[in-house]
Amino acid sequence: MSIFLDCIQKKKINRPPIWLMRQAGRYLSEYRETRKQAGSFLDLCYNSDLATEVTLQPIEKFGFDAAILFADILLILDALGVKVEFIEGVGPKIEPVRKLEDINNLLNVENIHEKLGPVYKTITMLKSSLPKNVPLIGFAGAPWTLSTYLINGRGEAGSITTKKFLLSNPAEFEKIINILTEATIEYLLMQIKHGADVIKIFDSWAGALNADMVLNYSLKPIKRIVETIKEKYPNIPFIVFPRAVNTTYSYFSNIKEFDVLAIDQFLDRDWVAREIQPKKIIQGNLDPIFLTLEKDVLLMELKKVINSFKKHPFIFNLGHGITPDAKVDNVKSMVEYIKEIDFR
Ligand code: 1CP
Repeated sequence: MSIFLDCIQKKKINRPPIWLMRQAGRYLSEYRETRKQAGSFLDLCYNSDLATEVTLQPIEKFGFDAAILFADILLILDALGVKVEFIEGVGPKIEPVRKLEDINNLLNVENIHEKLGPVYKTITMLKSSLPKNVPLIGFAGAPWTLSTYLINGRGEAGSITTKKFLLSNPAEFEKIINILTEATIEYLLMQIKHGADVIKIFDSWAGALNADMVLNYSLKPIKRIVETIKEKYPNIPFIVFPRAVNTTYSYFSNIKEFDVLAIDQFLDRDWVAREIQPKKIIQGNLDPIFLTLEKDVLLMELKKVINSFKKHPFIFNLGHGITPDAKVDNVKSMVEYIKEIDFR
């Protein structure tokens, strides 16, 4: 019924399923229009009618094989009681939480569902409006990535501030990671209860960690989240995206509860085909820059991705989110190309 779920469940498929990270976003004029109507970015995330509308836009326009809930990984910080804003043209801005006192007083896991109610409602609405062969991906940020925003107040290349914090304040950091892990479990359980078919965990800043830290602060909390949720929902597939962790991807491929590993554009594809694909279904890894270039340049790269990964089933996607300057015609051509593949 769904080529995306068939692929994850290792059933036979004749072409790779395709969807794109940030497929609803600023490269689409329809999105920019709805976004204007909503007011701020947070208003859009918490408006179930409009969030449903923007989730459906890329499905209707391109025919992707999966939809991803329109929301943001930072909503959970807002729901925990932290001040979160999205500044136009700049990005997220969070009031940093670093002191034990603030951690204890501010972060309140019990109350998150009240604020996140509209997100659950969006999921319910999407489940009744999506075509039956298009599953819905729910998602959350991984505790490490969420902690970088919580501790530093914004995204920071190399996450230096948060790394220094974790090394200098281990008790506070541990407390923060535990709270974020607990909150994420609660949040994802509710997403599944409302109808999310697959869950993706984004650890976008995992590449800032050294290899030991990747295991302790990226892999370990993600594993705890997935294991805990699978005790209740053993059949919900998880896509895990530890971005830019280099060869430590191997450790993620050894975790049996992770169903799919999302692969960034920095990895050597031959290494992935050799070391990761025999153990895990992968998703990725076209460099998003190719969607901003000429169609023939894009198609050349696209063929490289397919040729590298085609010996095993894989989900076609980008190595990171689509950028606002991506060309809509390129996305169309890419989906058409993928849908015409026939491995038989
Ligand atoms: O002005 C706008 O309209 C805001 C642009 C935008 C969009 C479209 C932001 C701000 N978030 C989103 C939606 C979003 N974010 C989705 C929706 C579903 C889809 O993919 O279509 C998802 C899954 C996310 C996840 C997200 N938010 C991540 C993880 C994935 C990644 O890109 O690494 C991260 C790190 C964020 C934080 C965030 N939100 C928005 C921005 C610009 C950022 C990154 C800022 C930074 O670099 O620190």
